[in-house]
Amino acid sequence: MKPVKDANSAGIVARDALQSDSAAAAQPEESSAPASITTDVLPSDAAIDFDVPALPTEMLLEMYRKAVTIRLMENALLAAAEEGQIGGAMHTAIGHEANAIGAAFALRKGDYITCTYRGHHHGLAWGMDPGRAIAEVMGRSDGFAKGKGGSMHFVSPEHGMMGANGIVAAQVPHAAGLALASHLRGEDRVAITFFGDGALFQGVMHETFNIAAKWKLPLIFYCENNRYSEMTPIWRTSSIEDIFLFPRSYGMATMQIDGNDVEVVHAAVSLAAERARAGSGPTFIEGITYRLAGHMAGDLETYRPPEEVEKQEAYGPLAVLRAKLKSRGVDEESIAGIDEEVDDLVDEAVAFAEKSPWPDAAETYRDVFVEAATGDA
Ligand SMILES: Cc1ncc(C[n+]2csc(CCOP(=O)(O)OP(=O)(O)O)c2C)c(N)n1
Ligand SMILES: [Mg+2]
Repeated sequence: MKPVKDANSAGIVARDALQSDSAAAAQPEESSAPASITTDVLPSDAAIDFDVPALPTEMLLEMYRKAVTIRLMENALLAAAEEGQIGGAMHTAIGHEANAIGAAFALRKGDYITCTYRGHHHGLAWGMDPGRAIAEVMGRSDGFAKGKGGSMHFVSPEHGMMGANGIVAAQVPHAAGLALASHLRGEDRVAITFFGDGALFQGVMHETFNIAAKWKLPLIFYCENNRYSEMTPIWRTSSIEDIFLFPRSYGMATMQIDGNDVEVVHAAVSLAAERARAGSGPTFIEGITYRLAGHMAGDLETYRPPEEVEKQEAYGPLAVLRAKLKSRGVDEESIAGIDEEVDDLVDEAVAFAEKSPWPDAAETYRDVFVEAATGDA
């Protein structure tokens, strides 16, 4: 068994680096962060033990390609937003990539996912095509919801993507419903739901924790703890820093992990899925991560110093993955080759989206209600 503290070392160092910076950026009267968030190690009982096996280099390469695709797509979308090509709010997942990729590679076709408005990385990790994903964000007819969902409402049932959601925590009970359906039908499908650290303070989170634990639903709760809710650092909002302690009080198995390391995420989600399929009920995973771009396009980021972001970049998913690949003997040139290929692919995806027609006005009321046979006709 690999000690959890070791498995988490990168994330924890990153968290400590953040701690000092965000406290320094605060107003004078609020500058003393609670002692609980200055810890440099996890509490000894922070997580259930789990192994972190080394994944095959081929898989790491595939994961890296996916991570770069997500990163470059997000950068392209930020540029498009600046040009005024995107209506409504758009939240990118720059820095969150490993949470999505590690989880998607650990789950099976047929499993379900729901997530927040910060969900582009999940869509791509679950197999959505970048061209159609960008078209969706731009409101074009080739988008997965014909441009009617936009950035905040990614949906593609054929990929198991059952809906991103603009309402903080609303996607969580939806995943519980999917897990319940799987259970009632006697299927072995698992549902995973992603949410932020800020979602923990919504009542529906706790209602769902309780019923999921009580009914032993095949559900994985995954908190992408980027330590900010919009512009507010976690130490100003949460009574405790260790988010995993909340679901623990509902009798749930919990893990606190380095969410920037695909191998750690893969191992944790594999274990949670195994437990769910075996009828052992839900698992809560707290993935420590960091948002390397603004909360949303146009965020001026006046609430955190640029040095904090620079420091966190060194622990970011791409840096961690590149270091892993190098330690497996993959040379710089091969890595740069992937970067270039993906760059071309994303350029093509943007061009595809820009050429995609606007939806026809007749689409407005289509797909709003399900046509159900009433038997009255
Ligand atoms: C019910 C509800 N309240 C408030 C908001 C406004 N809001 C949008 S994002 C956000 C912060 C959520 O933070 P977190 O859950 O940590 O997710 P992150 O954005 O950091 O990924 C808030 C309060 C909302 N969308 N829904
Ligand atoms: Mg957050």
